[in-house]
Amino acid sequence: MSAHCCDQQTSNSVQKQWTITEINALFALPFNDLIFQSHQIHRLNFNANEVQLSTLLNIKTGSCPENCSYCPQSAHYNTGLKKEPLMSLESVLTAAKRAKSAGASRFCMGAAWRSPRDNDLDKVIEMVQAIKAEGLETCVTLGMLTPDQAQKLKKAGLDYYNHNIDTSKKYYQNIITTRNFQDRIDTIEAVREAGINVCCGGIIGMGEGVEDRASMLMTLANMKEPPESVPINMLVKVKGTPLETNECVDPFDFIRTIAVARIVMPKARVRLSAGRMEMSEEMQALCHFAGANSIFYGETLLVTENPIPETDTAFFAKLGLVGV
Ligand code: SAM
Ligand code: DTB
Ligand code: SF4
Repeated sequence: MSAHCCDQQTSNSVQKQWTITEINALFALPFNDLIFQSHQIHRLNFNANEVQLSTLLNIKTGSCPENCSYCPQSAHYNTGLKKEPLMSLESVLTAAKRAKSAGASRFCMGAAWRSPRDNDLDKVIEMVQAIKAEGLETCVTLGMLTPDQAQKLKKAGLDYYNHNIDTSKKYYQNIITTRNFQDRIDTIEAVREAGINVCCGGIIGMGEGVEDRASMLMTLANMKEPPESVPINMLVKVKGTPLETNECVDPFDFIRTIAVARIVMPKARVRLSAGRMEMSEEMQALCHFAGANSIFYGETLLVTENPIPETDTAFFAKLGLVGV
């Protein structure tokens, strides 16, 4: 196969490089044409009735020095959150065992850090090892990492590292000023370089335009290796954060974003992430039809509410979806 000028040669395949014009054109398609296309791509790459289940646990809560405008855990805003130090290995393991018996296949631990200190990382490494020994996949999201820290996590057996780009490069400074877009990319590259699977996505509903959503997905899809896991969050509007009074996202615009993510990253697990408390069953069903094939499963996300497992189980039964 000959490589087109916009294509990037990888070791054994030619990965398409998407242009912003192409991605904008996908967003502009009539809704039915877009989700028909994304559903076909979904079926070519996955069993369309299987949804991967990841359970979250916040292992260190609040007083984060970063000023992410959406985040209840930032020390810059008064959200009434009680801060908590790093949890003990024992209580994390209890939560992981509970997640496994409820049906989760992946356990994701989040910490409200700008970046982990080396002695904290050692404690997280013990958690990763213990959770893996229970037969669960592991994911952590700890903020920025050095290449050396990423290597240590890989050595511990970590399966995924979550680090979101959140929005477009252009819109980033409207949301966070304590770090920049390139800082995020640097950590993602360190994670990739270490051989850990990348979990990277963003948030819809922060006041960004369609062109920012297109640009965010282009950045993800055009990575040397696109992320294996792509969480698409709908903003949870938390009281006390600068985004608490933001306008709600139109459900069809959210579903369109899922569909475009599926088209431009056909092999990724696209996760219908935060915001499901505000979504109807019909909206979630359309997200799954459009190509979402993973959810956060369990009654809490990091600090805010998520549907209880019984609700998701009943919903899956109605649609014949199977949690994996
Ligand atoms: N401190 C680490 C970091 O920023 O990478 C890890 C935790 S952080 C809370 C993980 C991700 O959760 C953020 O990048 C953001 O995409 C998502 N998130 C946080 N607050 C949210 C909210 N209110 N609504 C939707 N997504 C949110
Ligand atoms: C991701 O993309 N979404 C999750 C996870 N990665 C860490 C977090 C959502 C947080 C929603 C608000 C909260 O509960 O703090
Ligand atoms: Fe801190 Fe992460 Fe929240 Fe930003 S999103 S304030 S880095 S916990």
